[in-house]
Amino acid sequence: MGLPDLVAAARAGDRRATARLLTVVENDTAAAPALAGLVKGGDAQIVGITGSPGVGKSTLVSALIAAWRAQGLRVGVLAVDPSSPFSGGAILGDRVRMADHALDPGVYIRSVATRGHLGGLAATTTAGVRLLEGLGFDVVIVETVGVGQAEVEIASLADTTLLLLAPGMGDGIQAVKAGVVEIADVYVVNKADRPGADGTVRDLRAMMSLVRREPGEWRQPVCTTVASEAKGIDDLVAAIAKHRDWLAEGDRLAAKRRRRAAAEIRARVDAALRVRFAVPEALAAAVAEGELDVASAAGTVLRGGAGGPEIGTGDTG
Ligand SMILES: Nc1nc2c(ncn2[C@@H]2O[C@H](COP(=O)(O)OP(=O)(O)OP(=O)(O)O)[C@@H](O)[C@H]2O)c(=O)[nH]1
Ligand SMILES: [Mg+2]
Repeated sequence: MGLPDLVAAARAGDRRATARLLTVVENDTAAAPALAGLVKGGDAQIVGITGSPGVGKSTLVSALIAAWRAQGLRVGVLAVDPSSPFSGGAILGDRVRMADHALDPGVYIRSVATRGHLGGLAATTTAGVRLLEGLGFDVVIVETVGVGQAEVEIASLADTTLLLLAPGMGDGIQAVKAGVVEIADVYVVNKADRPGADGTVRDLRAMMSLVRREPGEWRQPVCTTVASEAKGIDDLVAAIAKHRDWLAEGDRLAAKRRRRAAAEIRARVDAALRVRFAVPEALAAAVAEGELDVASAAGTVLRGGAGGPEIGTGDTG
């Protein structure tokens, strides 16, 4: 099947076709630019869901999918696997929990392994989001474990970011420290069936009352859910819709998307520069042994004059 046929099939709900197109995008194959030309535009709400491991992200995603499907919306999900040694079980768990929707052609779910792609985690996932949006999905969910900078970046790619917390995990305080709170548009205290949920909600509200806001600025609501029993989902769906309406006023959404596009371009440029101006091992050795200063070595790299095998930086950024 050629690209146009695959695109048509994917638009009609053929998940195998969608999977093949995502592979083209993720692997950045030679067909990727042609595909980008075929699949443009779209009007999806992009919802980021982040939070500590085990807080209930996938369970909540499954409940949200059901709610949006009931509204007749098509839902795509990218569950980002940071390719850590800890994630194997989580991915399997995601598959199991989201299996409720395995037979629904209006739902597409994919785990994205992002290590080693051009432009890194953010670029790969954004490209996937862009594809799903172009294929006509109404909601695209990105689930990421909320640890580390890369995940914060991903969350910033969403139109609306949900930060999930659970009682008794000390999550509220951790979130403040990590600066995750600033990127969230909606707080969700999940596992509200557990003791301490009220306290977590109170802590969050108290914390937010300290933030000074301009008139008209978004005030993050705090929703409570029991994802495993699909409780509180309607209120959460309403809060997400409200944020979308707020974004739609004036230039907010367009501005957000411009920032996202700029970040996406930036990531690809950075990745390309890393390849083009790789640091040769011999040059690093010369600096380490005091034969050459760092600035001169950098100059050599920028002039492209060093040659020799590249040294790993330990950062695929
Ligand atoms: N009691 C209770 N358990 C829940 C609730 N939501 C999810 N769980 C359970 O919490 C566990 C973790 O849920 P997941 O949805 O896999 O959590 P996650 O945040 O996606 O986990 P990772 O992807 O590994 O970071 C599972 O055993 C769920 O059944 C809830 O509201 N109440
Ligand atoms: Mg999960």
